[in-house]
Amino acid sequence: MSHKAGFVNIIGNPNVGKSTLMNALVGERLSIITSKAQTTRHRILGIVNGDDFQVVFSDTPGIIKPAYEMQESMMNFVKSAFEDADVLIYMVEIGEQALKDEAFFNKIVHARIPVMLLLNKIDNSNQEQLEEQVQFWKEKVPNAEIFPISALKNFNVPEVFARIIELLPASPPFYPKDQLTDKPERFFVNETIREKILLHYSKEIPYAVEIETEEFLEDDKIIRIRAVIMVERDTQKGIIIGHKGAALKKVGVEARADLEKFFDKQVHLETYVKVNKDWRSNERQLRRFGYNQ
Ligand code: GDP
Ligand code: K
Ligand code: MG
Repeated sequence: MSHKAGFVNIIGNPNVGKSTLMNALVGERLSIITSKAQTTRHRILGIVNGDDFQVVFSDTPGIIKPAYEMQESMMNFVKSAFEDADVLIYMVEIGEQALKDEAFFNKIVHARIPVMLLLNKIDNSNQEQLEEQVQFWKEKVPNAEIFPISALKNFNVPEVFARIIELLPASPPFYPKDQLTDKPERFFVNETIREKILLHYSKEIPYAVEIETEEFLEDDKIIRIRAVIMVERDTQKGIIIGHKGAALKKVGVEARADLEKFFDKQVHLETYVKVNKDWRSNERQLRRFGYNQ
């Protein structure tokens, strides 16, 4: 029996459900999910292994017009998603119009690889609207196969997965067959904490934050983690910590619970806040945080 393997890249507007889909396909919470745009900042690989196949998914940040250097780097993650894929997943949601960025949109329509257009969030629509939307996208992206899905409810997701396997080229695996992702453990710690900050703070706070796990010590029983929450200004530091430290404590408690599930082990999590001016527009700082493409 021959082996199949390949890269499947997921692109689309912010908040259409790209990260939800990747997690559903991979069966792990690799990519953080919130209702806010720019939740995903990096390109994250999720690997699904079978006896005779390996699919390497990559979740990407939503397509936006870059306003500062970090966002520019985020868009480079998206651009590279066209270059190395065997299958392209273009995700849209019910009621959405076509991509505003014409250059991106043309790349999809003229892609030389199979394009699967996933019309997501159909749990939010009725039959009539669904049929109208499928027709709209058929005309808009004639080269795509269209799949109405709900990533959240896992509706039609197994069918999408089966089709991906059919489309994969014959190839040996690219990664060891027990590997789930390309990111180190510390990355998932950072992301878990960032997700809680996205959930609990409003306005510009989440966008001014970067997390760095300074210590990750694991023994048989427990993982001891120390992470620093970097903000740009003193006022933001005060907001993150909150009255008598209550806000930061909440972040810590929830992140720790998620990390215990993720690592399947007891976790001790220590967090503190540090001011690091303008990390978002400083190239050297960005490299340090992994925005180095
Ligand atoms: P991304 O920005 O494209 O990665 O989108 P996320 O995966 O972060 O999801 C954005 C929001 O849409 C979250 O609140 C998800 O729970 C929600 N969402 C994702 N898929 C579905 C779906 O199939 N149905 C509904 N109703 N909501 C969804
Ligand atoms: K999101
Ligand atoms: Mg995302």
